[in-house]
Amino acid sequence: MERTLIIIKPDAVARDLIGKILSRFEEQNLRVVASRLIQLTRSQAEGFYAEHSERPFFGSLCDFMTSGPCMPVVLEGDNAITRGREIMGATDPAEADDNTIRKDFAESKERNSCHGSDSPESAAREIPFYFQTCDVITTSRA
Ligand code: IDP
Ligand code: MG
Repeated sequence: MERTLIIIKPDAVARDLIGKILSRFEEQNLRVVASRLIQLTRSQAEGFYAEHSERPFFGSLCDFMTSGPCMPVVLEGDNAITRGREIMGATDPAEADDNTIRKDFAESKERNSCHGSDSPESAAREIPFYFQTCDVITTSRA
């Protein structure tokens, strides 16, 4: 079992796509073990995306990520990080495979509906960015 941090981004929350996006993961046996709906502050967005602080799109990305509520979610399942990225598709929806979240829902390369951890190291940093240990379900579902 592995855990990954997903964020349903503000463009998708604004279009009421939370259920449709979570279904894509649930259908592939990635289960929700934590979630919350929050509107990021500027400093939270800048901290979360700090690795991109020198990129030309950083300011615009932080504007977008603070523009409305988003939904961080912890998903659990076999190979959750890699499989989560596959279900999301490529960063740019124009390059994403058919039947991926970004192909089907993203508005642009920036407003691309979903974030997903890209490595075990990223997941280990990103999950506690949004969730305390006690917020994440550890009991198995019947
Ligand atoms: P990822 O989300 O697929 O891992 P990253 O390269 O980590 O992609 O970029 C983080 C986020 O920054 C992307 O999901 C997207 O919202 C935004 N982004 C990345 N590259 C560009 C770009 O070239 N133009 C505008 N926004 C971008
Ligand atoms: Mg990334």
